[in-house]
Amino acid sequence: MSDKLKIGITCYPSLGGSGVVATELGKLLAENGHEVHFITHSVPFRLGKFQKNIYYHEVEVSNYYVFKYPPYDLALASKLAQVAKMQELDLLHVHYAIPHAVCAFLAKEMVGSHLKVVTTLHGTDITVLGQDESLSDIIRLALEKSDAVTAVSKDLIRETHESLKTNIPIDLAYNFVDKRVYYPRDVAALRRDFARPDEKLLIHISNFRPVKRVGDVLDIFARVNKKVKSRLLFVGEGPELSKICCMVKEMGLTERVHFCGKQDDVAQIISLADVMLLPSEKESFGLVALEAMACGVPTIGSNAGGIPELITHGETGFLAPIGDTQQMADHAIALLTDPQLYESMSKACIHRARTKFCNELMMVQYEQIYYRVLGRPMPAINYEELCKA
Ligand code: GMT
Repeated sequence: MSDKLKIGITCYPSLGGSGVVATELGKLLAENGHEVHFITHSVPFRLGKFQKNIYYHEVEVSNYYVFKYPPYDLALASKLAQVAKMQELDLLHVHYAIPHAVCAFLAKEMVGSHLKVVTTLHGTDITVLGQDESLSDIIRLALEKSDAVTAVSKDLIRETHESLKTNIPIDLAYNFVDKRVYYPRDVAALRRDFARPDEKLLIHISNFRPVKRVGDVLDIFARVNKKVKSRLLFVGEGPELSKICCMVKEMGLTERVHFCGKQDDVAQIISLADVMLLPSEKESFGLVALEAMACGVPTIGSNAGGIPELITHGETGFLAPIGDTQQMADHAIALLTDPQLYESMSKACIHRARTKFCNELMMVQYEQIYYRVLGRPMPAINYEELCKA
């Protein structure tokens, strides 16, 4: 019998860090010989080129006229069960509790208890939706019915236990980056299109939701720019974008701030920058700060949620209390005006990302969870080979 697994993965395919982590994990598992079936409403945006061992199953929702709201959750549950039976899946790994963990529970009820369910919590599924009384009971049920629950930081584990008033065991599985994609790119020529040689480049990448405090990004930048000639790149789109555009005009910073919109080649664009700004109100992990770290770009941000588990203050970036834009700006100025400090911090960033949050290490961690819930022995691995910087 093969020791490789048949895994169904469900995530939000078209946006957000949870979809990125789920898709990248699926690609790695497929590379490692597992059969991976993505079961989502559209093709995950990071899936990329056709790859061996990867399959895609589309969830189609009935739009029958009696429905005021087309029942996506039921369609997903049925599709999960159908694919699990047809493909003889060993397990479903669902990312983001709502509705995915609930749908996986329903699918398991339809298929039988041999189908195992692993749920990964990503952040706002607990820190926002878990606080909503209309959802908290069903989230708790779905987690209790999962065969394993993982979360992307210790802080998220703590918050899940606290806010859902549960003591279910939760495995820690940090976000990760693929070392083959995230490394400092040679972008000297491209950088000349965005900043002059004597200018520094700051960057913020997000979905422009209120939790990201994009107004703080602008405030930090304005303070930095008064002392260090610099420019700011905004990457991404979302509800706060138009407000931020107006603020940029009002502050007379139009010439200094560049809105890039959504971009695919994140490693390339991050490599242009000197500093990443992430002053979020909530951030269970902060995948974008890890992506920057792997490219040698230190992050300056808030000490919210799981960010301090990723960024060691003073070693791989600087953290300040949420909303303290003056402190964040002071850190940025200190870093950008001290080439020696910058050099050593940038090197420390690359080392930490490649050794602590690398693709191989995280894939093995998930594999261990899979074999554990299936009650099967984990194939031997050469740990020394893993995560060589
Ligand atoms: O940051 C977002 O708003 C998107 C969100 C998501 O669900 O995709 O990101 C969450 O999951 C990421 C991947 O695990 C984490 O790196 C982000 O920190 C987390 N966002 C929040 O907690 C706000």
